[in-house]
Amino acid sequence: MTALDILASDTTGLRFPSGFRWGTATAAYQIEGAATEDGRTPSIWDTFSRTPGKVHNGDTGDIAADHYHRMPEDVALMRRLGVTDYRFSIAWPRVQQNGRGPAVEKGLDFYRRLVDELLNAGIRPVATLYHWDLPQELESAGGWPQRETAQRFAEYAGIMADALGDRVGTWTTLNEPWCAAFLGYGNGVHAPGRASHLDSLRAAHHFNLAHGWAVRALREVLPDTSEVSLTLNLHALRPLTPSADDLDAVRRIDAVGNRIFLDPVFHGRIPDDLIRDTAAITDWSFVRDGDLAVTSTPIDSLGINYYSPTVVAAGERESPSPSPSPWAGAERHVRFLPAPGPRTAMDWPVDADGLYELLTRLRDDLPGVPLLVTENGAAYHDYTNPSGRVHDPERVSYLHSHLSAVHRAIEAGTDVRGYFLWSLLDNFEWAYGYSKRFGIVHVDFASQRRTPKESADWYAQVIALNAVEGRQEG
Ligand code: IFM
Repeated sequence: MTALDILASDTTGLRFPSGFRWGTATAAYQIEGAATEDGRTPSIWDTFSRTPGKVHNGDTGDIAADHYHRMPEDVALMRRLGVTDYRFSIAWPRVQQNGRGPAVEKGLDFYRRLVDELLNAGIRPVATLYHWDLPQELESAGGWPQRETAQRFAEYAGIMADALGDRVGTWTTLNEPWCAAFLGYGNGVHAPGRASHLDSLRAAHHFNLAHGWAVRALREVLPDTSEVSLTLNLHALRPLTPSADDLDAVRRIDAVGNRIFLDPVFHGRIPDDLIRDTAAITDWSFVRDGDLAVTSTPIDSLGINYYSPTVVAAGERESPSPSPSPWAGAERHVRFLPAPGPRTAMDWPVDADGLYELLTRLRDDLPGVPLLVTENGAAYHDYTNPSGRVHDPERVSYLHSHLSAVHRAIEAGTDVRGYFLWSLLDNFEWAYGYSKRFGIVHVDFASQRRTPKESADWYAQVIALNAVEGRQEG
């Protein structure tokens, strides 16, 4: 009996709603390579990764998984998986040189070919406009702490809607603006590597503004049936104890980690407690009249990226720390603690309940907003064994528990419409370079040979049956 037969005959299978979207996700800088081809100009990640000491092993995205040249092969892999949707990002500096002026036709052509290839394979394209690769020239002009960058982003959104709007049905403005604002400008572990709490808060506001302006620019061009969305990496927060002080630590991180985006986007306001917590850093006068009407321009769904929960307690973080705290206004009031249990190769705890908690919180806080899990997955120390297989049972177990959590959230009345596994391919994992493998397809970066891991076969079965086996494998 094959695993597929077992799943098919399993009466305890967790069946997903019909029409549930099963996808994989990637991002341009992490897989494309071709960093200087066809008119692409540098992004902040080109600059950052070429700066000694910033990225593990001096790795860069110059070649990455060479997806720019191997795109048809990668779409064929997805076709074999049976995914219904593919979430990819567009490299802004590939389609608009230095982030200004006319579109670069060769750059657009790459995405046109990708979309054609996907549609021919019966896979719906889901395009993300910003997955962290700001054109370097816009950073040199001040980057996201400057309002002008948000205006440039809206112009770029319009270019992409003109180019692909007739064939791409789902658009995401930003991916994880928390990381881009607070790791990029708050503690500097991501590009562009600046460490200023004021800049991180300004950047967060300008991301919200860029999102709102981009939604408006997209809507001007896209057919009414298009879906416009935003992806946030919301923090699933747990207090160490139920004490008032620890609960206040949760409140602070919720404000500067979650509500800093949720409130402007869904309620047209900046949280009062965030303004109070950050009063020593800024008076928020960079928020202009009318901005919050822009940030709260209605969208059709919210994307959630989830990997692990965050445990916090009252108190100061221990020093010395390897890098400054990204938590503007909270750094002297909150400690972060390791969650118990098994860990992935990122040293992130495996805890699917956090995903359930996040999804059901959003069910309650944002009634009527459909949700998509736009990223979820795990890095492990994978390798091809002598028989050419990649045996990754920990990843299967991780995916199993997290899909079960999604199913549980749906049963509890949460409107989750789809799940995008991070990631299709092993790729450039930002400051970790190529040392962390998140793919369900192994990439041998020397030869660029792709080998689907056992988790890929498992995911294909889940998709085929629209169901996950009811019990956890040992
Ligand atoms: O690889 C990243 C991705 O670019 C954004 N979300 C988290 C993933 C794993 O760290």
